[in-house]
Amino acid sequence: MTNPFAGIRWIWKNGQLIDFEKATVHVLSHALHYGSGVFEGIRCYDTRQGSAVFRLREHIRRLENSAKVYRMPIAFTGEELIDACCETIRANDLPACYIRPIVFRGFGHTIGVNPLHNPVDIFIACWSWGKYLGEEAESGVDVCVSSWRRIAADSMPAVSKATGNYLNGQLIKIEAVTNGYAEGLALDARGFVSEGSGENVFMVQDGVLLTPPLAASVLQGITRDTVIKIARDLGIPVREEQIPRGQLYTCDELFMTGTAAEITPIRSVDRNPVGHGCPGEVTQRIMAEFRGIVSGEIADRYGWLHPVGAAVRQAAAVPER
Ligand code: PPE
Repeated sequence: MTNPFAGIRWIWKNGQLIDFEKATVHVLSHALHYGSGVFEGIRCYDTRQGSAVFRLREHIRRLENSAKVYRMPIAFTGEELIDACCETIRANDLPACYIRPIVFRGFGHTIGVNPLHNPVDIFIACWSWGKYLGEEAESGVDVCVSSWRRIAADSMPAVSKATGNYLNGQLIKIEAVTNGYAEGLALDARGFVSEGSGENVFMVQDGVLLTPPLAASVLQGITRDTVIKIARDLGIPVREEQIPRGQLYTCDELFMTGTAAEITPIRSVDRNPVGHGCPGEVTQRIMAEFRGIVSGEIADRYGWLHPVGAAVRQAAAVPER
């Protein structure tokens, strides 16, 4: 496995760029013991018009909302965090990358479940991240239905992208990969289709695009929203509705969406081929439109691309080590 962090020199911590090696936390940090962190995953694309971050504002807004649920005050405004993401990308000289802001309860000379007395730290890292679900992902991946259910909406809110939620995600992923699948699709606590360990899911049935509603314990995915908007613009009817498991085996097309996974077609579920076992027509149309927008080849009519700015660093602006 290649090291995604090779060549990364800077990480942003509480308002300052620091050396990659120094971006460490204390073993008694609250988040390590109790999962008290919230984070984002954002992609920066090398577009024809220069490096640009995809839907940066929406990701920062979701980060703020995730933190709000757990009453973690963030000491920076949304605008400051937007600038900080761009600054981190520029400092590391990455034309295209994945950005990971993380806000968590740190070390505060106190221990115990109650997080309210622990300080809130925020770091922003970035690195190059290729195909999330394998190099062949664009031609379709094999998934299973997980034996693990997604967390019930009244146990942990899926609307908050919290680190602790990913223990459930890890069970789904471990089961899937150890059984030879690229990903697992989990059902919600009521038995309806929910999402993958790190992706939302869509299906095409008789020309209609269907995706589980937010009430099905899904993360309010930004790629999910992107796909819904693109599909509507292409004249494809879209419905958010509860999907019973059986429909996974009979639908015409199936794909997953996520910042890391982008749009990944699914070619089989529990070894049953989806459609003809290769990406279907609707999936391909949406993928082409998405690819066009993030590469800058199709006009950014939604205002989704946030320019990173020139990667020029003057002597005075060289970050402190
Ligand atoms: N559901 C879950 C559970 C999830 O983690 C993600 C993103 C999505 C849906 C899609 O959301 P969005 O990225 O806004 O379209 N998963 C992130 C983390 C992946 C990881 O392994 O880390 C991501 O894709 O960045």
